[in-house]
Amino acid sequence: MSASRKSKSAHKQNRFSLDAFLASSTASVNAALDRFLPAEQTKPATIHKAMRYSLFAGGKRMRPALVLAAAQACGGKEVDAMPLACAVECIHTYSLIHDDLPAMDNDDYRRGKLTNHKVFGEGIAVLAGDALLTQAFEIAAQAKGWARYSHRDLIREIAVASGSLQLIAGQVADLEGEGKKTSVAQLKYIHERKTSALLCCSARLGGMSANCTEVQLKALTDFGYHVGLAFQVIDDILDVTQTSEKLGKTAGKDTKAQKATYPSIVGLAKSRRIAAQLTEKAFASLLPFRGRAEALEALADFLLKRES
Ligand code: GRG
Repeated sequence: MSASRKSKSAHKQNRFSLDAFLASSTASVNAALDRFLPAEQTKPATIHKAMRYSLFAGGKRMRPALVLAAAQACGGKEVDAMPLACAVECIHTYSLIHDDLPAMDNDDYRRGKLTNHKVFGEGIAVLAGDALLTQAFEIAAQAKGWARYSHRDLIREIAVASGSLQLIAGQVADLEGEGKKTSVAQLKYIHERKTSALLCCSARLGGMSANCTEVQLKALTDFGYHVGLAFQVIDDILDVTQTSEKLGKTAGKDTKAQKATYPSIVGLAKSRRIAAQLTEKAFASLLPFRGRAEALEALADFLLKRES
């Protein structure tokens, strides 16, 4: 039986509800972010308003959900994973604010609302991104270290995933590739860094917050890598198949900016097959958990089928 078929029957038997898991993880993450961030009125109020504006604009909270689901799969506690879950969401939101700036992707809408610079101006939007990136490390510093994973390991994990060899490398390659002929290998290089790195880091951090074994960490790394790549292939597909209303951001932007995407290079049908194959590989990575990674399985399935 394939890993995905096995996972579907496991869902049926255990009646795992992803809706309930996401409702609960989103509520806890939102409450924790609210506690971790300076209040809106804290001086200088403009920057704290701007940080909170984008952070609480209605993102799907998929990266924190991955942290919490991975922690759960390894028998960890939500309270130990929460600072790391909030830290990755702050990094993700910073990257979206900066990506939307006129100097980068130049977008007016994000998460169904006007982008940060459209509301607060470009200067404050740059600073709100910077402040969220910095805030992420302040929050992560509140996580506890473990026998297998020191405090330093946790901080380094986040720094590497968001640094110039990963997230920023992907964004640089994306910017430099605009309007140029791009190979599938180059596109994979971009997707691995721009998208997969932070999703993979999220899964790993969840495991680390539960003092997971080496075998579990390897499984989470493989899972996060494949789910991360599938996430971006789906994102590319949604850009050409969905409306701006549904996406909460401007649809069709990749085509307009002559960006290389999976649909533009290999076509829609093959892109869908690639996303499904990557998700199969993600399911297969979870075999060492022997059915105890229900939330991760359900998340991978949900991400493959998402429409926004
Ligand atoms: C500026 C350093 C820097 C990096 C920017 C985030 C990013 C890299 C670019 C934005 C465009 C893009 C396609 C990024 C890939 C990651 C991605 C698909 C982000 C959107 O993530 P979702 O769908 O967003 O989880 P929400 O709003 O739901 O959190």
